[in-house]
Amino acid sequence: MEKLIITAAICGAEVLKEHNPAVPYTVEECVREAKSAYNAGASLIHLHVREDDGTPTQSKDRFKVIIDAIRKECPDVIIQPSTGGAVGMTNDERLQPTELLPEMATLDCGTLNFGGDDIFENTENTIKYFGQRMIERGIKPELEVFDKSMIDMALRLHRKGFIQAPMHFDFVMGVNGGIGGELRDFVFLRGSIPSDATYTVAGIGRYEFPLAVAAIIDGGHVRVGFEDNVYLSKGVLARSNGELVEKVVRIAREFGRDIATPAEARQILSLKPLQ
Ligand code: KMH
Ligand code: ZN
Repeated sequence: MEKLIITAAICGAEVLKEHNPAVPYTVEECVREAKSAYNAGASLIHLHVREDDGTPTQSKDRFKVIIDAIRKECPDVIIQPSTGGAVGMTNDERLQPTELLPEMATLDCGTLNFGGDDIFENTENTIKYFGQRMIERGIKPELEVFDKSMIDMALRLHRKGFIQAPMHFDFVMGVNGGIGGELRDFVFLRGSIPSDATYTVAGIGRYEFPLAVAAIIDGGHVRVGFEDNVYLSKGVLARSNGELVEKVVRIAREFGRDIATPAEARQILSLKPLQ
């Protein structure tokens, strides 16, 4: 079986220090959290950035400062900026970090309810626009799918030339408004992607570790981190993103699944080797 790529979604745009005091906002806090995840075995950092007060931003300058600072401590890690940003941001605002030409970035494949009155909007034209930009800039998209219909959308836009193969999906499961996080939901998504595609599972809240187990057994990849879940186990807050990654590493070892280094993750994801 392929080695396991562990992604750490260290920060997100919605989770706050009120949920877990270790949620990073400042440059130093982002570096601390990325380093803890990298040292524990994460080969990929999914990155949102905040102002020092916690306000989400897609500022290219803020991304650059934080990416450069993470790079110093985690020289070979894959850094994948979010183009989802936070609910309500404009498309061009969201696309700013792609100007830094990262190896990867997220590409959200549909619109969904995002709690209360919030709608995370990704129209078909938005997805085409983001897909086209990423092709032009040589960025591999991680296709964020919150429901089965979003896989269908990604496959259709692939046929129309807006997304290139081999595709890499992230099944984000258990968001209120998206698909649930039960095993039957996972089996449905997993069976709906092409055979040459790779996938990661990001289970939200209590779904994080059960779905990690499913992906580990199935040969898929795993995302954990404060963006998705702040608990190490029921009622116990994780002290760092690294603790969440360590738990995945322990589970993977129990099932005989080796952990991918960043170089191995690049190979699995068909990214260029680091120069
Ligand atoms: N913060 C959500 C609205 C992504 O990173 O591409 C969008 C999100 C997805 O987190
Ligand atoms: Zn995200």
